[in-house]
Amino acid sequence: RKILKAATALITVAATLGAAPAFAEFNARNIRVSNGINADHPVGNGIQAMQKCLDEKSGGKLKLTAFWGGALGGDLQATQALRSGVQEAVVTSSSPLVGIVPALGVFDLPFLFASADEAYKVMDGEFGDMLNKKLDDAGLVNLAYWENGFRNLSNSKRPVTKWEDLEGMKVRVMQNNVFLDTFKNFGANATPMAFGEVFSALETKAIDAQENPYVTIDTSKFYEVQAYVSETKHAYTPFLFLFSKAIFNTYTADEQKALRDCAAVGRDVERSVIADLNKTSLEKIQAAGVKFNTLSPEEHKRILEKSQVVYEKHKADIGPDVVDSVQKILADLRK
Ligand code: TK8
Repeated sequence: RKILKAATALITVAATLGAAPAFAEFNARNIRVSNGINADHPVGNGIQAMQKCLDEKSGGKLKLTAFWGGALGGDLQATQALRSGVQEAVVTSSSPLVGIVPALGVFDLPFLFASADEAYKVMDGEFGDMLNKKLDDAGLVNLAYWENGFRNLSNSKRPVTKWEDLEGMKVRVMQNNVFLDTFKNFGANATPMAFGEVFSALETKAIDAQENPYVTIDTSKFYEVQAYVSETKHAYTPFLFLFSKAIFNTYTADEQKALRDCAAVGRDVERSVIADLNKTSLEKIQAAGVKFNTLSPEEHKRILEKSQVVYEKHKADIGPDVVDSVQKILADLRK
């Protein structure tokens, strides 16, 4: 009987080993990731780093296939495809998603963050987790906060050195009421538009201006159809690396963990590439003949004060607790 017991134990061990080689918890998955920006945007570097990490963890089972330039539809359209479980993932700005999760509007508040470092601390901490919970309730798993970045204004009319220079300027804004009101408040003729339409609208002069980080003005070639770039840094907006909750729930725990861990690896790479490329992109934009200016510290103070009405107007929609909470975190960070 002893021999039988020992043999059974051995068989159990062998079976366990046989059933659990290193990558048994991973199935072959093709994960479509859609992007509005182009492949040479630093999100491309982030996705490469994420793929390398996934290859190591899954033995090559988890594969990302990236689509660029809005090939699978714009931010909002792709996000809805995730919610209905027909597409796996999207890297999207948070701003067009406020109709789904109003609290995300907190990131659109003008001049909220003073540095990328502040933004990282807020997004990668409990505040970011709180918003992730709201996204989850809406059928969206945010794997990590990637970077879109500080937004600057480009236009075909004149240098913007004070907010009055925006008077009457036809500025494309994202489909987002905080941005709409921020620019209306400066006297601009603000026009909400999906990202995919911006280049041709600038080219045909249907609009005069748009606002995005330098790396986007560079990689989406807006500098080819704009004459002025003004460093306004009026908002820092994140990218969300969203996964369809309906699809995510069918994945094994190991697959889910690998996706979360590797999205964080990709995020770090993406952020550091942006930090380097920001400068290079601006140089490239200027080399193409675009005139560049910054705002004076006095004007920065004026424009910031001018923008406070937008906070008052949108606090109730975003959620007073959400706005108070981020302001408290920022006040503590600035102590
Ligand atoms: C890319 C967009 C874009 C955003 C915008 O899909 O719409 O201006 O900043 O980069 O998310």
